[in-house]
Formats: sequence, C-alpha cells, structure tokens
Amino acid sequence: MLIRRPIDIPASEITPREVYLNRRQLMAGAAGFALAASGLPGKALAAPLTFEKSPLSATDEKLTSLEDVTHYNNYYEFGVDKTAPAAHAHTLKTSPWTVKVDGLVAKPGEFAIDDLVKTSTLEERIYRMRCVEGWSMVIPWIGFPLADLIKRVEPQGSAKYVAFETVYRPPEMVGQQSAFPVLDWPYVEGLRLDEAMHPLAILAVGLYGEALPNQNGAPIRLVVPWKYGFKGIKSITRISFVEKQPETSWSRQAPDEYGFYANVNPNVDHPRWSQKTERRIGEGGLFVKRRPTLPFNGYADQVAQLYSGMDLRKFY
Ligand SMILES: Nc1nc2c(c(=O)[nH]1)N[C@H]1C(S)=C(S)[C@@H](COP(=O)(O)O)O[C@H]1N2
Ligand SMILES: [Mo]
Repeated sequence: MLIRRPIDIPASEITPREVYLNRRQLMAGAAGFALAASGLPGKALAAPLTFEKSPLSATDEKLTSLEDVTHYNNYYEFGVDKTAPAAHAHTLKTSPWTVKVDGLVAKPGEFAIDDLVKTSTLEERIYRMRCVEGWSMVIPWIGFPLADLIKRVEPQGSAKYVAFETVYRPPEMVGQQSAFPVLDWPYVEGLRLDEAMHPLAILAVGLYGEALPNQNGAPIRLVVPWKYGFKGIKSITRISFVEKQPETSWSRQAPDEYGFYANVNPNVDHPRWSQKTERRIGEGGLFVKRRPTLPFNGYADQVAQLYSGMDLRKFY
C-alpha cells in the first residue's frame, strides 16, 4: 500500500533509488494525489516534504528497499513480529499531534508537529541503522538536528540528560492492550545532553522523500545512527530535560543485556549472541556473507570523542 510503482514492473527489477526518484516525480506532478489515493488515515504532514541533501550522509552504500524499510520493523506497541507494525500501525492517529517539551528548560512548550516541521530546515540523511538483534539497513531519513530543537528551548545548566516518551494509546496500539505487556508502556528512551546535541542525532519526520509511515514512527522519531536501533524511539509525544540519567525501556526490561548507552560495539557481545557481524536486510541468497559490524556503527570518527576515558564494556 505504501509502495507505489508502475504496476507491471516487478519490485525486484527496480532499485530503491529508481522507486524513490519516480515517487518524487509523481509528487512533483500531482502533489498530494498519491497520498490521498493511498487510503491511509490522515497523515500529520502535508506531502511532499521539501529538504536538502546532507553532507553527513553515508552515501556509498546501497539503500535498503522501501519495501523492506516499511515491512521489516520493530515497534512493539503493534506486536513483536517484524511484519506486525506494517499490518497494525495504521490505527494510530498521527494528526493532530503535539510534542511536549518540559523539564529543565527556559522555554518549555507544546509544539504542533506541522509548526515544528515548517520552522525547521529539513535534510535528507542517509544513515546505516544497526539493530541490536544483528541486522542492519541503510535508510534515507528526512529530518532535522535534535540540537536545533534543544537550542530553541534553552536548557538550564542543571539539565544533563534528555528523556523521550512514545505516545500511550492502547485503543490505537494493539500491542499496548495486552494483559501481559512485553514492555512497560509507554516506551521511553534517553540520551546524555552532549549526545543529544551531536550533529548526527536527528528527529526524523520522513523517509524516502515522504512523511514517515506509521510503522517507522510517524509523525516524529529519534535517529541516533551510532547507537543500536532501539535508541531510536518512535512516535514521540514528550521530550524532557532532566538532571539524572533517565530510565530506558530496554534497560529496565533486561539491564544485563541492554545498557543506557547502547553504542554499536562489535567488541562487547550481547550475553546471548555475538555483536561482531550483521546481516544487511535485502542481501539475500545462500552465500551472502555477514558484514563485520563497525565500532559506533562506522561513525567513530565523528562520535568516539564523546566517550573518551569511559570504559565502554562497563557503560554498554
Ligand atoms: N516506541 C517504540 N520505538 C521503537 C521501538 C519500539 O518497539 N517502540 N523499537 C526500536 C527498535 S528495537 C528498532 S531496531 C527501531 C526500528 O526502527 P524501524 O522499524 O523504523 O527500522 O525502532 C526502535 N524504536
Ligand atoms: Mo532493534
């Protein structure tokens, strides 16, 4: 439903880039038509998104297909299967949507998503994403630096961490309805303030040139490319500035397996599996080798200094 391509051409014959360019041409020719025709519930953001290309992109690697990016997901509010978010996330109403910013800031407030997007400079950032489970993707996100929002609200000197919260709406999120929840809802995440200020950390509002599909965290989610995927909290409703390290969903659930920092690190194994290699989603076939996982997911040059002097085995 989210994939629109000339109907006669099998998906396998179209590269992600071609699909993307076709979609952009389609948008330019008949703005809004494709979205209106898709039958999706009201999207928070008007299409098409206007954005610039970012030099901070990792552009040498092949993009993961739009099909895989939108049909192989982790979003436990909609179920634990990789295909569950694509099947169930349409029930989340992403419009209207506000993000509350509070805590230790001079200018707290509620930001309507449309205003936030209108007043931000959107960029396309092609990032590698490494999931803690051992697979990876390359995704063309559209978003803006988290630092831009942080500067606007003027954190106080006592603010040392940023805490994020996903929406809690059991009627709209089937995974939140269970009597035996997999996670303690709402999903929460956090960053140290200096990590949050790093230019690579973004708030994403789109991918492949369009507003985020619900299963990828519409209307706004975090992307921190040097950390395991679970740090990238989806469908954010609240951002709080705090003094103490906030609790995070996965470290609360299994503290020995998932730490607060969650920097991608091939030298620190998960207690139940190695983190030395990864499977790139879409690289099929019998003889495809797993790729070596890189320290900080390949972004070490840019971010390693954030952790100088820290024992990364202890602060995993
Ligand atoms: N609210 C929320 N955010 C979440 C998750 C989740 O279950 N709930 N899963 C995380 C995990 S484990 C991963 S790997 C990424 C997956 O993002 P994607 O489906 O857009 O690739 O989202 C992260 N953000
Ligand atoms: Mo993940």
